[in-house]
Amino acid sequence: MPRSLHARGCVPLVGACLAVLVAACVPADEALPLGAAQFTITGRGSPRTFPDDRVVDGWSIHVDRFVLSFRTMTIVNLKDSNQCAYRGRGAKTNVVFEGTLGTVVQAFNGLKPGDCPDVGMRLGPPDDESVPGEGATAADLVALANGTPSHALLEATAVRKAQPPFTTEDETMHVSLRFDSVRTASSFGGCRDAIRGARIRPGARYGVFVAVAAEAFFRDAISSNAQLRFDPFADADRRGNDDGIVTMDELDDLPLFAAGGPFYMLPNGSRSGSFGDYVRAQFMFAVNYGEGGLCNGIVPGTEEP
Ligand SMILES: [Ca+2]
Repeated sequence: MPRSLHARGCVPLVGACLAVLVAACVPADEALPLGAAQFTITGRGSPRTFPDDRVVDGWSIHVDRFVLSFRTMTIVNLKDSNQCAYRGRGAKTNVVFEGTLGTVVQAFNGLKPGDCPDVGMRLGPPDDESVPGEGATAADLVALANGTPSHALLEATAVRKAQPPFTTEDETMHVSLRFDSVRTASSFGGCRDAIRGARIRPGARYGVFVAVAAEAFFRDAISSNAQLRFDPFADADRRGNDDGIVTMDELDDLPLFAAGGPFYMLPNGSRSGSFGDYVRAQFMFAVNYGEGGLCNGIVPGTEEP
């Protein structure tokens, strides 16, 4: 319909036109058109096999499993408590899932249109309400809950091709890391990409992927552009029980200054502590948000309730 005709038709009937528009996009029992936000949480923040041009020390690294113990997303506007006042939390779903295969979806419906700039995510050890989700088993819940409670398990395989005459056989190693929640960031805040948090529009759903990137643990600096290396992991096992399986205990026994490379240091610039401390610190920088964005890991023990 030509714009002029449409406009003429509506002028005497403004009330009727508005009524039709509103009826089309608002639930019958709501006075205002509300919006929604939906977060899809995964462990696919990086390729399962890291690109060869990123891994600079000759290893091929493949993520076999990345089990995450999810607690909740939070979506609020800290400056305006009415803005995102949909209870502030997603469905109560404590789910342990295998993030390379599965997802957890958290939907917030009935949100007032406007900005919800303060979006965060919490992982945490399984509790009485946690259930196994996609790709996870009851054994995963037990593995996370036993000992020092943990919120993530990583299993990976690294292969270094034979390099005759120096080595004549491929070398294969396995990684089995457990991230305990006392020493590893489990709360993430300030999620943003081009937009800070979520922007709720009337009658629309704001969808975002939140993806934990296992790649972060292999970075050789605290930077999302860092190169990836496996040699310190292989070293840690050789110094440990040399059984071809790299564990967090073995990373904790490797001093950070012995990890090699010029850029291995903790976020505060220190090279004291262990390589395990460094790998755990990378969890703070592992959560991707939306299109090229990040959520910031909160230092363990400093989270607000
Ligand atoms: Ca070992």
